[in-house]
Amino acid sequence: MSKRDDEQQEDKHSGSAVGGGLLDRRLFLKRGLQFSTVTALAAGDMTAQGEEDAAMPAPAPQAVEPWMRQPGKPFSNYGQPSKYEKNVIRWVAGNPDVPGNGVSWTPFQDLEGIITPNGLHYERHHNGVPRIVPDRHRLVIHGLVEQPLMFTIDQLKRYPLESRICFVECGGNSNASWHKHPTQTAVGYFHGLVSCSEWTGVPLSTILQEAGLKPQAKWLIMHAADAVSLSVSIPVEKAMDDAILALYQNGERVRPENGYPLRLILPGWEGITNVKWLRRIRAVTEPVMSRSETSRYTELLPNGKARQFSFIMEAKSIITSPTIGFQMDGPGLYQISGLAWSGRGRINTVEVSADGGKSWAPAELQEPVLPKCFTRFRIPWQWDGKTAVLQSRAIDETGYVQPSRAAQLKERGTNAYFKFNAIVSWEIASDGYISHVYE
Ligand SMILES: Nc1nc2c(c(=O)[nH]1)N[C@H]1C(S)=C(S)[C@@H](COP(=O)(O)O)O[C@H]1N2
Ligand SMILES: [Mo]
Repeated sequence: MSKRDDEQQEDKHSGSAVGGGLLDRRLFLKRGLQFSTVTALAAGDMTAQGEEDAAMPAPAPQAVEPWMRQPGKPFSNYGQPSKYEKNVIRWVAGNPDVPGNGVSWTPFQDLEGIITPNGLHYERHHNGVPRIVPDRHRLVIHGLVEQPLMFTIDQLKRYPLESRICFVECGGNSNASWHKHPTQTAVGYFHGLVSCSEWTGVPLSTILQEAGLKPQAKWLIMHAADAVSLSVSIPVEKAMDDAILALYQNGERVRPENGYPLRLILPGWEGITNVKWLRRIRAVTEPVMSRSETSRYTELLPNGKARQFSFIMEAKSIITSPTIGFQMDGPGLYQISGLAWSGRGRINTVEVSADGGKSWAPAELQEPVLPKCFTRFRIPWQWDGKTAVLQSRAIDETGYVQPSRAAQLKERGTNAYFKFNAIVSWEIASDGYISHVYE
C-alpha cells in the first residue's frame, strides 16, 4: 500500500466510532482514552509528595507493604519468572504411545510484544529431545560440493554471525480449526505452534560458498541427530538467500528443545524445514522424498492430489486479547491486541472487526514491523455490552489478504490438516462470556 492510500484510509477511519464500537487506532497515541479499570484518585489522597516516611505516609489507598521494610532477596545465577506467573506455561500435548512424539504450545493468552521467551517457545519433536554433548557434535557438508567440510561448534562460532528476528510456525498449527465444531481452548493452546525469536548464527550461504557447490547441486538434504533421523530437502536458492545455522536464540545458546547445539532457520518457511540438531548437509540434484515431505507436511486437496513443497507460511493473524478465558468487566473501553505474521515479508495492514466481518477498522501496528516476523497490533474498542464477534485480518506487503474460513474451506476441502491460516472469530456474549465461533 502506498503512503497516499494509507493516508486516505486513515482519513476514512479518523473521527469517532467505526463499526461495532471499534475506535480510531490513533486514540492510543493521543492518549485521549481512559480505561475503565483505572482508579481515579481524589485530590485529597495525593498529599504525600516525596519519599515515604512516618512523617509523610503514602497516599491513603496505597499501603506500605512488608517488602518495603526489609532487604530483598539476593542475586541468582539464572533468573526465573515471578512465582505469581507460574501458570504461564507451555501446554504439553504428548502422544501416550510414543512419548517423544507430540507438541507443546506457546501461551499467547498470557504474552505480549513480539518475542517469545525461550522457555515458552513451542516444541514439536518427532522422537524427543536428543541428549547431545556439544563437544562431540559435528556438522558435515558433502555430496555435490568441491570440498567436503566438517565443523565443530566452536569452529562455527568463529564465523561472522548474523541474526534473523523471525517466526517459526508448524504446518500443523491451528489445525483444530479444520474441525466441524469450534474448539473452546485458550488461544495459545490451539494457535500456539508458532513462536518468534532472534536467531543468531552463521549464514548458510557462507558455508556453502566455502564448500563450493557444484552447478548440478539444486537441493540440500538436511539430516538431523535425533533418533527419528529426520531429514528434509531444501532448495539451494533458499539456502543462499536468508538461511541461518543458528547457534543462539534470543541471545543465549539455542535451547535443547529447539535444536541445541545447531539448528537450521529458514525465515518464513514451514516449521518442518527448520531442522533441529542439524548434523549433515548433502548437496544433491533432486529432493530425497523423505517421510516429512511426502506422507507428512503435504496438503491433501479436495481432488485427492497432495500439494508438496509449499514451503512458505502465508499471512495470518490472531487476536490474543480479549479471547477465551479473558474476564470482561462489563460495557466500556477495551484494548484489542493480537499478532500478525507472513512468511512472504512484512505485514502491511491488520484490520479488526467487532461485528463479525461486516465492517473493518485498521489497527495500530506496533514498531518494529519486521519481515517474516511477528507484528503486534492494537486497537481500542468501546464495548456496548451487546453480543459482538471480534475478528482480525492480515494483509502482507505482497497484497495477500488473510482469507475467511469459508474461503479457505472452499479451496482446501475437508481433507485438509496442515496450514490453516484463515480468519479466527471470538464471540463476546452479552454476559461477557467469550467463545470461539465459526463465522
Ligand atoms: N531434527 C528435528 N527437526 C525438527 C523436528 C524434529 O522432530 N526433529 N520437528 C520439526 C517440526 S514439525 C517443527 S514444527 C519444528 C519445531 O521447532 P521447535 O520445536 O523449535 O518449535 O522443528 C522441525 N524440525
Ligand atoms: Mo511442524
